[in-house]
Amino acid sequence: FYTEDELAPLFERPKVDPSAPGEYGKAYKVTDNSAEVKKLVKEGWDKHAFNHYVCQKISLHRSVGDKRDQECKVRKWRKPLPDTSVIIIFHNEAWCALLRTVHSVLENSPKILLKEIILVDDASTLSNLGKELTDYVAKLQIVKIIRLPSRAGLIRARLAGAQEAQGSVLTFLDSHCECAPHWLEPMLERIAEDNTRVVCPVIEVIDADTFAMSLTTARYTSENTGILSWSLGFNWAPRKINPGQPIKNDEALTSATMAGGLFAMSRKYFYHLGSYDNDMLVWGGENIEMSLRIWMCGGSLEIHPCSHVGHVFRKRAPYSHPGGSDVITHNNKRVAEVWLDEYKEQYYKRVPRARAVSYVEAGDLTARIKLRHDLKCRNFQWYITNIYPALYATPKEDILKGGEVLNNITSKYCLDSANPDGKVGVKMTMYVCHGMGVNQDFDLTRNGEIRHSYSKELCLQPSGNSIVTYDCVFPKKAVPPEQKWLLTQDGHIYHPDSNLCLTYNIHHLSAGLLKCVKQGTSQIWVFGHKDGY
Ligand code: LR7
Ligand code: MN
Repeated sequence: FYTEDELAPLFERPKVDPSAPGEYGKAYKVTDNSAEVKKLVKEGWDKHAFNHYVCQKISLHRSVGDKRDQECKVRKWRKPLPDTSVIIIFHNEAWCALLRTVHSVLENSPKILLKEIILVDDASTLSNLGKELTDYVAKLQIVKIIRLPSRAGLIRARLAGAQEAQGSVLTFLDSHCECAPHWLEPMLERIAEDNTRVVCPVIEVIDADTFAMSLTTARYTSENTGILSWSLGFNWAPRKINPGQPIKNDEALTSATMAGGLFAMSRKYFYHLGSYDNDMLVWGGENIEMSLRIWMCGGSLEIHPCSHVGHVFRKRAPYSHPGGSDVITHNNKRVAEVWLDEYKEQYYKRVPRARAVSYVEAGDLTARIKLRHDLKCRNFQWYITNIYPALYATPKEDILKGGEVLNNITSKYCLDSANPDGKVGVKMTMYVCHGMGVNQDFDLTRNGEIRHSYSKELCLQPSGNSIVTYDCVFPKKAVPPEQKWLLTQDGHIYHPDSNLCLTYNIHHLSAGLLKCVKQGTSQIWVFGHKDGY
């Protein structure tokens, strides 16, 4: 086992006053109400989509504390561990966020395990990220910068970084992260034992407003696992622990998907497995593509509860998306075409704009299809059955009706759920039918559920006067009565449990349950109006 001394970092964290802004991951709240500061705060938000004023107030060397479980703290790490290149890609990242990421890696990674840090500048235009950055990192000994001549997008930027890397493990980070003590050792140990394991840290939330990094938000801790939906969105879901199953707080747990930005992977295995799809652009889809590829082609994906890294979660991207939202659809369509087999229809039904070739093209897929063939990967049915059964394979045979749910009274309005985060308890509204699926795509399944998914599969059930999203329980358990619906011959959506019918409330642009009445009313619906099966 390594001794604590052997695992000393290259740089020691400079002594910082414990009461300094943000120390130990504390929140920093702006108290200065002057017009001048207000203006700075606003400008910072506009430019970076986080509180840049606060980001700058906090030391580049702050400690985020050590809130690991006791089991992790007493763990010893078996010799020898492989060394790693940490690859950080960025496009117009704020200096304070980027350099805090770099320093937190340097100050929390064992010198003997950290081969180098590779910064990949994806054609940033901010003036201080040029020569000033080059000069700054030159002093940090093992930090290199690769400059991309034109905007390549995060997928190609990571590929460029990987190409230069010399460590035997590649560890990727976003450019606004902070590593907790001993974040590397657990991931490297798993890979040392088996290089087909791809390991993610527990991703902690760094608050975009206060830069607080706490372990109190259960959502992103090891209690959660990565999932996917039929629209190929990523999300988190509570991990289901079987009753009686002992929970070991220092043991890696598998995950069906990864968030994408933070993970460690053997360099050799990264290339063996086909690195990334070089034809994916700007942002999105690559994390699901890699997750499916890892599982279907013989590897495994894990989250290690002893490894903690913070990430600043933003509500919007601060940078331009060359190609607009079609870029994500382009990337996801490549995932669907290469990896989903017959289930790709599920994706197209959710996102109809991806189906029409004239809207978004997937581009040439030959190389990726060949890769899947050469690696003798298993099929998507295997992935659903073995890795993520909760996705519940809803192929055509299981769906009675699917698509838009149009109300007959004006023939203009459809059932709608704006719920990109896949939350439960979100009320159904009515909105002008737009034919774009997603918010307006619903499935009536053979066993009576009305399913809806954005980043998570959800089921509709009544709550008070509203209809809300709720977790589906089928196929794990039988469909509960409150989640059962019946489409009648004349177009009523009947809820047997309450003996009421789905009704469009024109005044509130919402949908709820009311006593069923015969006809000519706001209770007649066309289920699967557009782009259904
Ligand atoms: O064109 C670009 N070029 C870049 O170099 C666009 C982005 N980037 C850089 C950017 O500076 C950042 O360092 O790429 C990195 C990721 O971009 P973000 O931070 O805007 O993305 P995100 O955190 O919103 O997105 C998550 O999903 C992405 C899908 O493509 C990537 O996989 C991100 O790495 C990923 N982030 C995480 O997994 C952190 C945890 C988030 C969650 C859940
Ligand atoms: Mn990010």
